[in-house]
Order: sequence, then structure tokens, then C-alpha cells
Amino acid sequence: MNVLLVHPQINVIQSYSRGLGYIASVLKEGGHTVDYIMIEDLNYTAKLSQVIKNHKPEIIGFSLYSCQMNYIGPIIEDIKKYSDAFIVLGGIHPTVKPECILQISGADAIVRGEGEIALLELADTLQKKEDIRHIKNFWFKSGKEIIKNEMRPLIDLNGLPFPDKDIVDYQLLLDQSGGVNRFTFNRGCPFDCPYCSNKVLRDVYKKEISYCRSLNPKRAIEEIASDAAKFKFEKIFFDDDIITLDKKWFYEFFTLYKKYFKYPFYCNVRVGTIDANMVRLLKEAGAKGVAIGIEHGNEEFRKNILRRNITDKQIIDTLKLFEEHGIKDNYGQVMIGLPFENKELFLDTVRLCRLVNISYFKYIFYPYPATEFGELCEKNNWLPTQEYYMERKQAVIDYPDFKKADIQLCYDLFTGLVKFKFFPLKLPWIPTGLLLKFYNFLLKMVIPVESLLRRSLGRIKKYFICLIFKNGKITG
Ligand code: B12
Ligand code: SF4
Repeated sequence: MNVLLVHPQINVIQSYSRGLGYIASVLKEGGHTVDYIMIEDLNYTAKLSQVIKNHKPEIIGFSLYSCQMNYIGPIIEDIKKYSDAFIVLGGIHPTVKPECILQISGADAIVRGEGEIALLELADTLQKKEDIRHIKNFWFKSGKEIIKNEMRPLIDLNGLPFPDKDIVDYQLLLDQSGGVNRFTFNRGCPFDCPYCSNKVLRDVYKKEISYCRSLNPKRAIEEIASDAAKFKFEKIFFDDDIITLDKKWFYEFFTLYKKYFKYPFYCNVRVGTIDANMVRLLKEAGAKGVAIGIEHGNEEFRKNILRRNITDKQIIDTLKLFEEHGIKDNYGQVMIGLPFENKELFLDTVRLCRLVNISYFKYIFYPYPATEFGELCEKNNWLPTQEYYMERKQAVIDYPDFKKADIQLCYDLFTGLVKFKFFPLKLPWIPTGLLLKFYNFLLKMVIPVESLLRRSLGRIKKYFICLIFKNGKITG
């Protein structure tokens, strides 16, 4: 069968999808033909219809994050005008919100959870012209009815081929991302953070005790080696939610990595899951930096609302541990605009971040469907006020105590407020809102002047060094 995999990435940073890569490998191994197309903006129509007319797919599979749902209705309606391919929606959104099958009128089915074997079975069964309605993981539209099939057991990751990177111009993707190659070798996370989809994913597979699984370390090393032989890249980012969770895996994997590779790398670490020995191994293996989830700077808020039982001291000590071992290019992830947050609480995030010397990935909170916060926001009508927006970068929720405009202001100011520590964060006679607006004005003036000064000083320094070298006064 001819299968077309569609990856809508509108208003998000473009990246390779390992999920679609695995699906493509398994379909190809099963004798099917696979094409892939990425939709990066709303001018997709001509490109998409060209691909569909050329390749004549019999199945078209969409991989969907929640933030892409508003875009795909018209795309699919358009396809229906000139193709009678069977249209399947898969990925995280249909997994956690399968009812979305009703929202997209042109969709024939959705797949919940892992799609490799489910889609292969669909292609095989359609090819044989047999009844597809029993295939596990699928929800099918059948007239006005929805057929809701049960889930199949979780896949043995070690039995899978490597994700197919030939479906895209992978080298171009690597070059565009500054030579960063990304890998994820583990699936699942055992924590229950109310804003994250991991608990929902676990619940989808509730009968499976082994939801959190890892690719065998040797196999993971083989995948990196296979990429190293095919592509040119400078460094690696391990996207696993928490690479330090399974200690046995961690030691085995990084001992092998140290032996075989020289690529500097970054990974995600959860405070409380790492000790000095592990940090030492990361350093020896070539870690340049780690990303840790700070999420919020108010300890009570972090514990009680975000259910992250991690103290400020633990965060500071963990980062110190990395510094002491020479892992210095570290990142903290922070969220702004959470339910029950306000401007005062936001300033606690700035306060905590001022105490540590790291860079930041800052995000505006987005209520992912079926998560605890997603449902809370739905119940309280705290949902995005715009149809199209840059998820995590644009404020779209208006809470009674934290207005959309203020969330955006806090997001825009965050880096400046952390960097310029001399700005006081509490001036008793200025209410927080006014203070933030004043700083917004100051930062717009100060940041450009500061970086201009730094660049000019750098140039002057270089000029003098050149002059001295030329005159032979310094001989190295
Ligand atoms: C690694 C990762 C990334 C990486 C790589 C992403 C990628 N495209 O592969 C990076 C850092 C780039 C990233 C970015 C983003 N991510 Co991310 N990411 C993850 C993480 C930690 C693991 C995903 C993964 O690789 N899983 C393993 C692979 C093999 O599984 P998979 O991709 O889910 O695919 C399987 C199934 O979903 C299904 N499937 C997928 N597509 C299809 C299609 C069809 C037709 C079928 C039948 C089946 C199917 O079969 C696949 C194979 O089993 C998850 C958390 C999690 N535990 O899932 C978050 C997660 C998926 N990310 C999330 C988000 C929001 C994003 C961003 C949109 C954030 C942003 N605004 O920029 C971007 C979008 C990136 C993009 N352009 O696609 C959310 C999604 C929530 C939601 N409801 O939408 C998650 C769940 C984290 C969370 N906060 O809860 N991410
Ligand atoms: S620890 Fe991280 S990956 Fe795990 S549930 Fe919490 S936010 Fe999600």
C-alpha cells in the first residue's frame, strides 16, 4: 500500500518526529511504500495536493500535537475533494482525546497510543481487502457510530527497527538546528505532574505495569553509531523526559557512550534523581549541560499546586553539583501563566532564578487536554482566547487574577529581570503591575545599550590585541 505520513508543525519549532520515523520503518519492513510531508505553514495546499496527486496514497496518516488541531480540519476537508485515501489521525492528541474523531469530519479513524503495529495491521488488512473494524488501538467512524477498540500491549522497543530518517532531508534538519542531533530512548515517566501528558498516557495503558520502558543501551548506542556513519552533526540532545530515572540503564548507557563517542551532549534531569557519581559519569562521557525543570520559583506553589516535591535548596544544590563537576552550560525550565499564579508569585520565579547561574527555557503554560490542569481550565473556562497562536510563547488565557496581557509581559520580561539583578523586585509604593510595566520600558532601553556596549568593548579589545601582536610586543 502507499502510505503518506503528514506532520503538521504550524507555529512550532520544526523537528523530526521519531514517532513517524518508527512507523515509516515498520511499514517499509512490512513491504509498504511510505512518503512523508511536513506542513510548516498555512500555504500548504499546493505542496500537499502535489504530493498526494503524485504518490496517490491509499492511507494518509496525520501525527498530531494538540496545538495543531485547529489547523487540520480545513486541510483534511481539502484532501477529501481530490483523494479517497483512508484518513487516520494519530499522535499525542488523538491518544489523550480520542473524541476528536468527531471534530474532524474528514477523518475515518484515529489511533490511540503506539502506532507502529496498528498502522501496519491497517495497511495489511486494507491490502487484503478484509474487514478492518476489529484492529486494536483504533477508533473507527462507522455511519453515525464510533467503534472503539481496545489497546494492544505495549511494544517491545528492542524489536523495532531504528526510526527511518530517510523520510526527511535529515542532514538539512541537522544543519538547520546548528548540528544538534536529538534522540529519545525511553518512553514514559512515572511522575504525576498535573500539567503534563505523561500521566494521561500512563492511564491510557492502565493495565500495563511496564509503561515506562527503555531501549536496550547497546541498541541505543547502535542507533547513534548508525547516525554517525550517515550524517554530520556536532552535538546531541537526549530528549528523554528524565534520563536519570533508571539507574541501571543510565550507568550502562553512558559507560558505553563514553567508550564510543566524542559528541558533547545535553540531557534532561529531574532534581532528586541524580547524585555525584552520576554527575561524574555524565562529565566523563562529554556532558556540556543539563536541563532541569524548575517550573516555578515559589516553593509552596511548586509543592502544593504543581505537586513537585522539590525544595529551592535541592534545586540550588543540584545545579552546584553540576558546576563543581565542570558541567556548566545548564538550563532551567520555567513556566509562566499557570492556574492560580499571579504577578507576585511570578516574581518568586525571578527571585529563585537570580540565585543560580544558568540559562532558561521559558514557557507560557498551555492546558494540555485530559491533564489535570487541562480539565481544571476547561471547567473554569480558562481556555485559549485565540484560535491560532504560538503555543508556549503567546499568552492566550485570561485568568481572573492573572490577565493575558500581564502573563505576556511577565514572559517577555523574565530573562531581563533575571539577568539584571540590580532591578529591585519589591518597591513597596509601586504595585507589581506598574513595576513590571516600568521595567518593560527600562529593559527595552537598557538591553540594547548594554549589548551594544559589550560588542563595542569586545571590538576595541580585539583591535588593541591585533595592534600589539603586529608590533611584535607580545610573542605568545
Ligand atoms: C521528545 C519530545 C519532543 C522532542 C521531539 C519531538 C518529536 N517531534 O519527535 C522536541 C523537544 C523537539 C519536542 C517538541 C515539542 N513538543 Co514534545 N515531547 C517529547 C516527549 C518527551 C517524547 C515524545 C517521543 O519522542 N515519544 C516517543 C515516540 C516514538 O512516540 P510519539 O512521537 O508519541 O509517536 C508514537 C505515537 O504517538 C503514535 N503516533 C504518532 N504519530 C502518529 C501518526 C499516526 C498516523 C499514527 C497511526 C500513530 C502516530 O505512534 C508513534 C510510535 O509509537 C513527549 C512526552 C511523551 N512522553 O510523549 C513530549 C510531548 C509530546 N511534547 C509536547 C509538546 C507540546 C511539544 C511542542 C508542541 C512544544 C512547543 N510548543 O514547541 C513541540 C512540537 C515539536 C514539533 N515540531 O513536532 C507535549 C504534547 C502535548 C499535547 N497534548 O499536544 C508532550 C506530550 C509533553 C507534555 N508537555 O505533556 N518534543
Ligand atoms: S516529571 Fe516531567 S515528564 Fe514526568 S510527569 Fe512531571 S513534567 Fe512530565
